[in-house]
Amino acid sequence: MTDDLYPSRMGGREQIIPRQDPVIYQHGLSRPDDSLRQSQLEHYEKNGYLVFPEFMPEMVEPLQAEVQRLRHSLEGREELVREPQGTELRTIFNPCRFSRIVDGFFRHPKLLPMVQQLLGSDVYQMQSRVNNKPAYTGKSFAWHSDFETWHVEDGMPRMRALTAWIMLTENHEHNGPLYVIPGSHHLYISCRGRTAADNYKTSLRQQKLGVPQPQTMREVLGDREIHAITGKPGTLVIHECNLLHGSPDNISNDPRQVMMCVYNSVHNRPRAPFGGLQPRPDFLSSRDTTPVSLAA
Ligand code: 6CS
Ligand code: FE
Repeated sequence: MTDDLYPSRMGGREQIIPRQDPVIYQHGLSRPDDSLRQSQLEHYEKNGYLVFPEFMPEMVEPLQAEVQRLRHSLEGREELVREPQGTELRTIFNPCRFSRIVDGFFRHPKLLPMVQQLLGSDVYQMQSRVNNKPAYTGKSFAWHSDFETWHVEDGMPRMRALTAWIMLTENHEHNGPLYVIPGSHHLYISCRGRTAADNYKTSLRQQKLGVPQPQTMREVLGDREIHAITGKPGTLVIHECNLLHGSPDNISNDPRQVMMCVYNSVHNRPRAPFGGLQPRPDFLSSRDTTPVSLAA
């Protein structure tokens, strides 16, 4: 495809190419951009993520109860993904669709305006999920940029999306917290390999494509460091779609559970996937770009 700004998995060698898109988008004049302070905007631009301790601790119990309900009510469906070598629950997809409480949280007036401010427009919800990392058996997520997968497998053209997620248990040093590489969202790693049809059926349990090679990671980490995002239940994190991240196994006694929602700008509608295959199913990546509105 000639107008692919971010080619990846085209069968060539791995390459680091510069980002071609802004990190923060400007709104039209009609809208006051006042949810996030200047210092927060600068942190996001520079590092690619923001952490809000004690964002909504009162939502932790109700959201956890919904996770318990959904893990039973969705039994046997594709929305539930198991650990790579086991039967423990790894991910529940699309909780927004199956729970009014989850839906309300991800459209909350404390949250949605920040997302709209960063993306400079109305947004739609592309993916929502619960990542569950059980004590002892919860497995790692390899280094990746979400955007790389969304571009190749879902047809997201530009970097104008982000993920907001809330910690439902404490995320600490030992229970497999998210590792990020601050500043890595300014680079794009064009990866090796080619995507097979239905890659998602295995990649959601263990991602192999779109995972940079050790030599590339050595270059990326040359003058950057790894930061582990920890916090109490109720902490909110926003991370930019191209930030390199991953997380280690959970060999501790404490489960780690987070709930996330991916927002994409309505000006960044998905096209045919850049990897040339059919788009992934809707429960993983919605193509309905209807803007979300504030919850009442
Ligand atoms: O598949 C997705 O949309 C997301 N999940 C994983 C494990 N990697 C890529 C992307 O973050
Ligand atoms: Fe990710």
